[in-house]
Amino acid sequence: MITKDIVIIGTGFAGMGMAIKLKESGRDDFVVLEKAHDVGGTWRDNTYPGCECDIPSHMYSFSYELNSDWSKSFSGQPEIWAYMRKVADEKNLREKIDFGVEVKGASWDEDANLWTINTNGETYVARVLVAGVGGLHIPNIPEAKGADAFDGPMFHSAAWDHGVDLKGKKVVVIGTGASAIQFVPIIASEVGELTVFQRTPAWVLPKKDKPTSSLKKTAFAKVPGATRVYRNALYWGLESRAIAFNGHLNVLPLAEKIVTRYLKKAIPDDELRAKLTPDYRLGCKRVLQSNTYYPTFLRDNVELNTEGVAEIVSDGVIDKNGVKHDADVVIWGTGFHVIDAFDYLDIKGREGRNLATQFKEGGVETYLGMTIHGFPNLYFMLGPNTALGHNSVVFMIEQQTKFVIKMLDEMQKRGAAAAEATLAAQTEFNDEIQRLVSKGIWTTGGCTSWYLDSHGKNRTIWPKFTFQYWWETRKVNAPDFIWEKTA
Ligand code: NA7
Repeated sequence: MITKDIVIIGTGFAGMGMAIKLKESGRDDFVVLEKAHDVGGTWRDNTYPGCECDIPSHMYSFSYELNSDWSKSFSGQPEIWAYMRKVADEKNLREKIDFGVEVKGASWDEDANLWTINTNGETYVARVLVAGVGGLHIPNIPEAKGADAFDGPMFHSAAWDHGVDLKGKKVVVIGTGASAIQFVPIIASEVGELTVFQRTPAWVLPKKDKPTSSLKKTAFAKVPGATRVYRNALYWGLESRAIAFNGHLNVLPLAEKIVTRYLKKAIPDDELRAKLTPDYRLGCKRVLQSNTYYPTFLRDNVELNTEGVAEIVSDGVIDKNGVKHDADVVIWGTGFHVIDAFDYLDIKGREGRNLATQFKEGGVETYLGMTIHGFPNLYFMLGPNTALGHNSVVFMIEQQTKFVIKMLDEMQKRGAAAAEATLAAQTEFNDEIQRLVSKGIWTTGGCTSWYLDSHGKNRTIWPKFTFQYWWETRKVNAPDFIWEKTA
């Protein structure tokens, strides 16, 4: 059994950011548990061809670890992962990480005011548990009739099998979300035949991506404050997108017109264009960006299928019209378990209450998207209703890591062994969130998405400006917590 004051789960931006802030605050009695053998989270795991961020890199990075050297506006996975590894090295984080340790579950000991954390190896005991597990890390592979019978390689975009040579092969891709629109254009030019199964067309904007000029790079490196000023400009530009998504729906027709015009220019064929045209409002699902996705469907070796998968057989995929599409390889671009991600972590709070069950029965309700009544001293990074469609989630993570430090300071000041959000504060927070999300485009836009739970409630997105989150987390509102005194 290993005893620490604080245990952090995961080494993505959230886990790393938390570790950095703990160190800065002078706290050293903590460990970070990481199931893999390197840092990076989703940016370590997603290595599919063309994997890159859809938020500009100067904003999708730590505000306290600016990088003047980003090679282009939206950096690719290798560059983002390299940045994270560099930060881990510079901040000496690796010595605080236990690699190869996968957390299976955690339970709160009410008498001792401690978390017991079960892993694939050692058991850890800690006063405070911070889960930086992220929302998009459990691959969703839908059940498909006959999938076991398929003879060739079959893999998910988040577990890309680089040992499979796609050159000249017949490939079927299922799913057309944020990942697929990045790898489909790349593999299309190397495979023999490509069939893309689309369930719902996405709104795809042109991507304003370009290499960083050497002049800009020099300015970022040499002119004091230049990188910061650029980042701030990006922040406010991205932030303005919240105006449309968060309820001012009258701004959307203009954006929809731009995309429709872009689609018309890219796909002159009426029938093909109709298949690629969404029948819901822009912003309802995550808005995608690509300059190469639509033109891919003009290639002779690429077919867009909108019939849906009926069955997978040993050498192909049969669609719902009974047409067989030969396949040597099947790739799932079908996203992640998001709303039900908590089912995969067995967390038990007061009176043995299971978190996933509480969320299922009472709704996914938290206080500030971070902490939950009945689960003292537990903090989620990027928890429910703190993900974003319009700006960088690293900004949200930074507010959350700072808030946890403030909570630890407050506990120290009060001599408290445990802090737990009151039910009243949690209810008030959620009522306000639900009042706002119900007006937002994600709920009213006429689509289903991973933002929504099975009751159509948005449990994922922060429905305000991100600076409002900064404001709401800038200090601890003590009456919102039950402070348990040390015995
Ligand atoms: P996404 O964006 O959630 O996309 C998943 C895609 O898979 C999407 O086109 C789905 O269609 C499709 N899908 C999911 N389940 C099925 C089934 N059962 N049958 C057919 N098609 C299905 O995941 P990504 O990995 O592309 O990106 C995830 C996030 O990573 C992204 O938003 C960024 O924030 C980073 P649907 O639209 O649901 O009809």
